[in-house]
Amino acid sequence: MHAPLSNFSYTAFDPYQVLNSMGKEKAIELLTHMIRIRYFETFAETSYLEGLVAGFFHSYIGQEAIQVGAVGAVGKDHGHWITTYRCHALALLTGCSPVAGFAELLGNQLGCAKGRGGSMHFVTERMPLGQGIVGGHTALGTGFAFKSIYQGDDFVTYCFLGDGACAQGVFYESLNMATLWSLPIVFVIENNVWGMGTHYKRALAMDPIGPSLAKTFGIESHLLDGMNVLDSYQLFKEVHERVKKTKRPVIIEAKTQRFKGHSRSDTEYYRTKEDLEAIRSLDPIEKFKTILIQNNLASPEQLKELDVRIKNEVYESLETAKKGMPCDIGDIETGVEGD
Ligand SMILES: Cc1ncc(C[n+]2csc(CCOP(=O)(O)OP(=O)(O)O)c2C)c(N)n1
Ligand SMILES: [Mg+2]
Repeated sequence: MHAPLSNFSYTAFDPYQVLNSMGKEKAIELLTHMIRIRYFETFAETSYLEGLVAGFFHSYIGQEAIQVGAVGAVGKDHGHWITTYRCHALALLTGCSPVAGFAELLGNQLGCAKGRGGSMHFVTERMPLGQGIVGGHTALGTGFAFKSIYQGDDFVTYCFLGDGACAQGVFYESLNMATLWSLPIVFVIENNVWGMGTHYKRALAMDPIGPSLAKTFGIESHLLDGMNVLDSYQLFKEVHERVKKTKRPVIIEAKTQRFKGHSRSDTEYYRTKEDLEAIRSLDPIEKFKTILIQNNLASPEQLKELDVRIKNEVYESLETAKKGMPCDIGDIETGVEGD
């Protein structure tokens, strides 16, 4: 069983206190985002299986609590948001509508990248393109954080990367530069246990990854239960305020699980049916719904209603996206700027 490990010391919070300070509206907003991402990925995968989506397809299902907590706490307009090819959720959270997301997958002009990027290259004003080179984008994130210092803005850069990316030299160089130059960046390692079919313990000489690296560079780090949206929200809120003042990098390692294969073409021979069942029992959405009910913030009926409403909205978005015109080859240079 590869569930999040319990023998590490997580940065955790009292759920009652977190809910109390965020209020009911914010709590429902976080749940709404998680459910929207879940249905987006679900319908997108169906479209992929129907042959409507070209290229690769990497689902974020299972990991929702991390980016929903982060963007929910920080606010999309207070950060630069950098991530990998597993980029649909962060795009939806930073300004891409479900219609523009589906259209991008379908390769049509309504897409967030005008249908020219596809699944791995969603883009928003706050998120400069999903990145396909494992680890390479940590240098890009470092550049964005440097820009904040150079231009004197108040942004913090959030750079999400996988456990697999932590074995890449460029991440070490990025950490070194970010620490040396005191850059306002939070590296968020989404440790979903696997880099394709390779267990992180077979690829990395350190565990926990984030705290070990942080010790080397003398910077702050946290282990986060990435299946708990309240912990995620509160941690990002506190870290954001600190980094704005200190301008020092921070590493957050979020222990999580992807419920789906690495990509749609993954045969998943490395996980058993029992592993998957155990992983699904950690569902961050179900966990959060239970907490909301226990704290009298919503009834089961209200949550069911919310679920159905979002499901219908997302389905309608897919239908709207399907009506878009195919990507136009004559449009290939639009939006590409240079001197
Ligand atoms: C530099 C580089 N090497 C190898 C690959 C092939 N590749 C694509 S995804 C992946 C695994 C990455 O795993 P991880 O960083 O844990 O992210 P996850 O897919 O789990 O989110 C690999 C090796 C690549 N895209 N780039
Ligand atoms: Mg991984």
